Amino acid sequence: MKILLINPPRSPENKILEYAPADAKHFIHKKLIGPPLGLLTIAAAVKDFDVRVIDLKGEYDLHPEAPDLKDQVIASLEEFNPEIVGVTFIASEFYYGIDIFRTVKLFNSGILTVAGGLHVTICPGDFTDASVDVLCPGHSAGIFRELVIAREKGKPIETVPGIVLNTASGHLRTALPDQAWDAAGKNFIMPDRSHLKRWLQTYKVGKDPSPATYIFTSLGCPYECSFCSIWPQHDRKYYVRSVESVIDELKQLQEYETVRFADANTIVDVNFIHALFDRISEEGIKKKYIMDIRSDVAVRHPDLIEKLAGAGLKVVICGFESFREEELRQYNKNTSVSYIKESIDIFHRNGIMLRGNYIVPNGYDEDDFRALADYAGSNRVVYAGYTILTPMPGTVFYNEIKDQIIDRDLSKYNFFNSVLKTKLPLEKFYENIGKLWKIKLGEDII
Ligand code: B12
Repeated sequence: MKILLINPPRSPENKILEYAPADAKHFIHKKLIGPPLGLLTIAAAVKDFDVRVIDLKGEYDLHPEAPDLKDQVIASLEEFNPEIVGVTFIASEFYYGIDIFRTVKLFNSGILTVAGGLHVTICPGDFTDASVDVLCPGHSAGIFRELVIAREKGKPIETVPGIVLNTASGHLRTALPDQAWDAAGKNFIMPDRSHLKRWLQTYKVGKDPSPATYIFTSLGCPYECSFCSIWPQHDRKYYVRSVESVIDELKQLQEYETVRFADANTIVDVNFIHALFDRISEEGIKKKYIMDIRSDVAVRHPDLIEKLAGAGLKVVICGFESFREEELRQYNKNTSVSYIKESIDIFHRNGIMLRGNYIVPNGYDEDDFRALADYAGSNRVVYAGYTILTPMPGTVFYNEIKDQIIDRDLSKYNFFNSVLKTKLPLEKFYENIGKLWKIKLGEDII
């Protein structure tokens, strides 16, 4: 059984970049780089079959002039001749994923097309295009494996628990799986990074010459920020891997000097992180680490930040979100503005390069922009990000505001485009955000 797994290209929609002044464009990240951990996990789950992964983000980074999506997909279909094609979905890459499936079906309607990933999990209703055969919501590595086995044995796919069939008469849910799948615990599957060799040189962070990889220590998030898709994806549940399983994975990452933790927040269970980093130093694992850490957590645990910095923590991404208590409350961020300044001191004191991210709501006028610029200007960080409050489908914020959405083009749902009516004329809104990106320390970009 030949299985082709495709990571779709990234959405090119980026109005902040388009409208930013020339001297700000340099700092606005045009792409995020990293391995598709989800697809690599799926690939590992069926490694005893003939499985291939294509990272089209990496492919277009390597060869920006590469043939368009349709031709790329046809070329791989002709070469590999798969019987199953799987694609991973987030909101902004939805149309690309569907285009891939349409191309697959035109090439050979007998190929089984399988959609998985975050957008499938929280918005299954979007997947009604006739090119989609099966939806695998959730952490579905085990389910996907059952599907492949059923297909190979010629058994009807309706017999596979935990999937959704996209039929002409609507979605058909199969039986519930016997047991819940514990993707961070007993059912953890090590992502198979061997599939990424071709694109390794594209997974680089900043000026670092060696490639970086992602690793997760947890899935889900115990916080419930209204704009975030992670906790709805995991149904409010939070799962942590065992220390030894993370150590085991880190030991296999010889090719990578930089490891970016892909957790929503890496420090949730303080004891876990202490134990993990004790074992990292016992094992003599030397890497540069990048993590997402909340400002309130840093302020409550400065000793832990110091320890992590000593063990290789180089970059921290911190969602400041807002300089106003009222906005933090609206976002259900469960923190206070007062932590921002103190956390910056703690990170800087420990030589950590900080990316502080602010969210800009559509209601901002010139005064609001000035106030944010003043605040960010007196609390500078090495990398600063200013993105747009976006109602990601499936989030609490989406449900609160869905009647006010004026642009439903999913390719714009990547935090760099406004899909709500803005108070300022749209161009002014984007120009103002673009200008903000200059407010940072130094010239580094990430
Ligand atoms: C790693 C990561 C990336 C990587 C890799 C993603 C990729 N596919 O290439 C990179 C760096 C490329 C990336 C980029 C972006 N990302 Co990102 N990313 C993440 C992150 C940190 C972790 C995801 C992860 O690896 N989870 C662990 C794996 C194991 O879980 P999983 O992916 O869900 O996969 C499991 C299941 O979903 C399922 N599954 C997944 N795919 C498939 C496919 C099939 C066929 C099957 C059967 C099953 C299946 O099985 C998997 C194994 O259990 C999340 C935040 C988070 N903490 O979750 C954001 C997140 C997914 N990213 C997000 C966004 C918005 C982006 C960007 C658009 C950001 C931007 N503004 O530029 C960009 C897109 C590209 C770009 N512009 O460059 C959002 C998505 C929101 C949404 N509703 O769409 C998230 C949730 C962050 C957030 N808080 O909002 N990202």
